[in-house]
Amino acid sequence: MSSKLSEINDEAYGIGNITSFDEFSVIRNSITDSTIKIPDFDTLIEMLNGSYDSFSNCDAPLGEKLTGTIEKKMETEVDILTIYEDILNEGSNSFPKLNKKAHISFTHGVIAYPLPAMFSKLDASKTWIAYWLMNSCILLETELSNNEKENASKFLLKILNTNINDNNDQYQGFGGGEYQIFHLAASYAAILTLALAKDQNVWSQIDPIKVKNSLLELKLPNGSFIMHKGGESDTRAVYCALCIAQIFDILDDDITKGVFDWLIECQTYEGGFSGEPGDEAHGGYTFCALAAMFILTSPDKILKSNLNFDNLIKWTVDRQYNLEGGFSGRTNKLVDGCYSHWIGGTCSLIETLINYNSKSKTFIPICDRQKLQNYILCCCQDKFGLRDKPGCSADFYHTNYVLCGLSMCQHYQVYDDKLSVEFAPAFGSIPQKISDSDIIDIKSGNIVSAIDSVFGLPYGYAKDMYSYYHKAYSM
Ligand code: FPP
Ligand code: K
Ligand code: ZN
Repeated sequence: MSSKLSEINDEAYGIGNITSFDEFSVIRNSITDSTIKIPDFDTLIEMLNGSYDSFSNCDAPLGEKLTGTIEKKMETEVDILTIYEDILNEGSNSFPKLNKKAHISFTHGVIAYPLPAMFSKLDASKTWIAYWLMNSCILLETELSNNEKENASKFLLKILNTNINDNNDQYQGFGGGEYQIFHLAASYAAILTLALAKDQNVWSQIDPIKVKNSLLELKLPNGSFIMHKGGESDTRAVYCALCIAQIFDILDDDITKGVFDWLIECQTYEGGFSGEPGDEAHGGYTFCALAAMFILTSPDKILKSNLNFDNLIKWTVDRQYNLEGGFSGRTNKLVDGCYSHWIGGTCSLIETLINYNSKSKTFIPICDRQKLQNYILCCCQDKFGLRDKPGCSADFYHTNYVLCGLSMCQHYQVYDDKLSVEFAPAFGSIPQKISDSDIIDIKSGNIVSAIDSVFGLPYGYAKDMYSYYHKAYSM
């Protein structure tokens, strides 16, 4: 492990260093694939009970002297230190590999079935479940079967809302499930799922003009978007709206007016972005804000804007904890595997900007990929699927975003202005595999597919769907 990276981290976090931790990153080992029997559906569902029956295993109770959060954070550090020390004591053979077979059996194992009653509380998240599971399958380098793709497409067409107003304007978009109103987050997940299913016959049943009508109904005079009629406006809504507009090739002034300046107002004194002006900086909202900027404009314009880039870098690198190796979502809060994407994706976009501006051809990382990969492999793997942290059970959301984060560890993005001009600024980044073992050690069994950091899809999928609509509607 390069000492440079450890130095940056030690300085940035101001947390005492464990001497054994650095040894940890030089452990180079492969564990041969264990032959895991693909569990039947009932076994998977029983296992999922831990995640969806109660969320209480991750709640922080209030202690007597400390806040519940601080207590919980200290307990988490001890748990994770114990895991790392056990691995170090047992020697390099015990270093966990990505248990691909197990995670593949989790994603493919659930995808094709109707979900049982305990999932009723996720009824408004069905498009999300489809996206998380299908995205994970591809990140894990497996193909989706025709059956899986058809099921997803059929379901999405069933829940696609088409409405007409008194002026005969037509609207199209998705709610979270059947009989649910148009919702930006549900629609974002639905459209990413359609990008993954890659069925042009299905794509042809959605009309970009009608989607644009739906988006504009949610646009506020201040430039931002609300999630749904009567709903909240935040950087998530903006990000979802812009992703949708980009993919359907309807990103014009009507959609983009005032958005960039509104996003700038969401940058806080800490450097990260909040959901709306005046709130607390958070990893989820920060990713949404920066990725939205990558859809709105090119890196040179982002760098020349009113964005406080130095503060953003400082806040973002502060999210990585020296002991845990993983990221937190906000100051003083707990490490969580899903921030491997929300913060990891932010790191990747920041690096794209830094490297775009740098005269040097060598890639300059801003996070410690080895430590993040260690956290993911040692702490985020459940028996099947991936999780927030030790003590939590795997769920669909964490499985996807931990894998997105692992992909970020293994790649960096190079921005090509030619692609930006030919297609759109959002499609300017090309992922490169990291082969420099000073940055990260990648065993072949741990490799996941390259990610498109802007859309949260494997590379190429968003651009393919965009190109389809661009061709179909530009004649
Ligand atoms: C805090 O939860 C989390 C939030 C308030 C929202 C985070 C936003 C995202 C993850 C982005 C979603 C993106 C899209 C595209 C819809 P918490 O208090 O349980 O977690 P924490 O302690 O880690 O902050
Ligand atoms: K959390
Ligand atoms: Zn999480």
